[in-house]
Amino acid sequence: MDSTSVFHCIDGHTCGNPVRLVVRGGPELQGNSMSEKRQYFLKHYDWIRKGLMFEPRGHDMMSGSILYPPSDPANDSGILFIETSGCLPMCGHGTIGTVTIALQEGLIVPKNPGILRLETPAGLITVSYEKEGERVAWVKFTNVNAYLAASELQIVSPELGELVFDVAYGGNFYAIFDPQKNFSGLQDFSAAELIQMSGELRKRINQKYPGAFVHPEDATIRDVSHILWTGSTIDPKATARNAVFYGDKAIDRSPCGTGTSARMAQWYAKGKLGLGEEFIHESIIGSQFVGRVEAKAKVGNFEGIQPSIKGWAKVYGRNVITIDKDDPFAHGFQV
Ligand code: PYC
Repeated sequence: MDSTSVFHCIDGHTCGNPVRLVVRGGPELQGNSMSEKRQYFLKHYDWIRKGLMFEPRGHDMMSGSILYPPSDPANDSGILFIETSGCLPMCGHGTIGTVTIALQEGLIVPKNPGILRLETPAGLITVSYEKEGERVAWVKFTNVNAYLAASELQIVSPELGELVFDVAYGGNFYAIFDPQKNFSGLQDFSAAELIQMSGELRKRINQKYPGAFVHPEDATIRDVSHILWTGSTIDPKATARNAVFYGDKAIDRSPCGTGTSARMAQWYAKGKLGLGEEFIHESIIGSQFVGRVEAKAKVGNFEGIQPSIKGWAKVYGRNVITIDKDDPFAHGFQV
């Protein structure tokens, strides 16, 4: 770390959840894929994530990304996701925000107009988008394959008592809590209450089911990282609503791209959603993504789906952020 490190960032949000794209100042990373580069970043440069995501330069929900040259020249770019929770293998709202910023600012020039091929740590995704003048109106990405990993598991919540949940993968592993005897639905809880319950539940799930959730094709992607609560919708046209807990104190303000993918895989496996069908997912603040089951897909031995997610993002600021070595909070803090 230099005495002062400077990061040029462009800030935006996807359906309400922040995306801070680091356009200058990101480190060079070793590795032949974004998965390897992610491991290298976590080992050598995690202080950058902490400094830019946590207070005082960020906040509990802060989330961002850094672009890298693709490993395969046929692709347009690599993306590293940086969040308060770590470096996620995949982030849906992060992808929509990053693509919007990158296209509006000319940071990525598509090899094929209207289409992007992006390398993420979880795998290759393809993106389509529409521009209105200089602005990007919407972004749709076809995500990595998603699947239902386990169904009808049980855990005890200190606040709610015995709960039943499913685990599905959509780029991260999600424990999904649907309304049931001891949980009436997310609409009956405040965000603070959901946060309070989620951290302990995630800890208990990973303790009770050690090594149970490991991606069949990349063992670095493992364990439940997110808790997805479901409940009744605000908009009668929405298919479903969710509140996703990530990091230690965050509830996603967007409908969560990887969470929506995981939930579509859960619904598909349970016969509630068919091939080609749309899934309008609403967030805790009422913003929406449109998901779709694009194709059937196999992940190891699991029968899953290839999901797509469509949403929008807005750019709201430019930020030159410095991290001074002698700042006691160079690496941020959480309260
Ligand atoms: O959109 O995939 C997502 C996401 C993960 C955590 C926060 N947002």
